[in-house]
Amino acid sequence: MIDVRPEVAKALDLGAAVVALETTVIAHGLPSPRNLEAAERMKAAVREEGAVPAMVAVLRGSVVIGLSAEEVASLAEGADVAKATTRDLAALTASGSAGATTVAATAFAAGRAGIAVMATGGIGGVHRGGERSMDISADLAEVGRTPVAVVCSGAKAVLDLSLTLEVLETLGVPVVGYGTGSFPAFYARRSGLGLEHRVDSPEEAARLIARQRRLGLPGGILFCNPPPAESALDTAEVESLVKTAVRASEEKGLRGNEVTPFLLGHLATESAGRTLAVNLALLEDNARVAARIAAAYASLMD
Ligand code: PSU
Ligand code: MN
Repeated sequence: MIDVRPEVAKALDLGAAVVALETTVIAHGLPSPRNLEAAERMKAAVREEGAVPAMVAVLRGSVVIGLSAEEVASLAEGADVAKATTRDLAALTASGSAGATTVAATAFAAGRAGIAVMATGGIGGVHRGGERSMDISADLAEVGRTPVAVVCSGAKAVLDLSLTLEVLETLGVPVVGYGTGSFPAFYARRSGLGLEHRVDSPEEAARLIARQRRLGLPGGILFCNPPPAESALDTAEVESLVKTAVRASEEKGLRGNEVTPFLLGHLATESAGRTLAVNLALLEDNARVAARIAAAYASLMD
């Protein structure tokens, strides 16, 4: 039921570097046609670093690892594509429906296939007001129990970043700055929240993954790579954009899974497209960093 496609299977057999890539951001997180552009930029960045990209999705009864270009394009068109997190995998494979995998479901699949590293834009986390609504992404629990390192630019900007860090601590997930001592704020390089740990090279990151394994710790690691400086917004601007967007969604009375797409659309409009440009740039950069870490980890295991 986990269908590892030949190019990925061969790389894994040889102990070569592979990077798993989530697809919810492609099917549900970005508008068309920028979503397909994002997928292509991520795959190309992984290849440029000598690693094999493995996009993950649920298709025709299997969890597929290593989608073809046509399959990625069909997810990007996205008409009948569910958002698949861990709890959805059994039902979607049973019904044969298509699903784009979140960080949680992608990490789960990668862990089963023996892929050590994955990339995303921002991980899910605790929503603003999450202490009451209990809207906490399954991404956090999954990374707490699945041995896959996730390269991200922190958590989605619309979340409560401080509560997200608290829950990650509870779940035993190391949150490690990649060339930074600050938790990034997705569109901005710094959130103002400090991190306990940092690494400054792919080799250092790879050694941390190896050590986590040798200690017998069950879960993954979050490597937080700030968005590229050329396109990043500043921290105060992001906070004010998000506050305005949240207020607009409350005024509309939006709830549940309508909220995030509305907020992201609002941010893109209000910033004249700059949030979208940062989103694409950081997805590509995180894929590149993930490939470098996967390559360093593969050499370490040689
Ligand atoms: N960050 C973004 N856009 C996205 C996501 C994250 O900027 O679309 C996706 C990722 O796939 C992540 C998921 O795993 O949202 C988390 O969703 P939820 O909060 O519903 O668990
Ligand atoms: Mn949620």
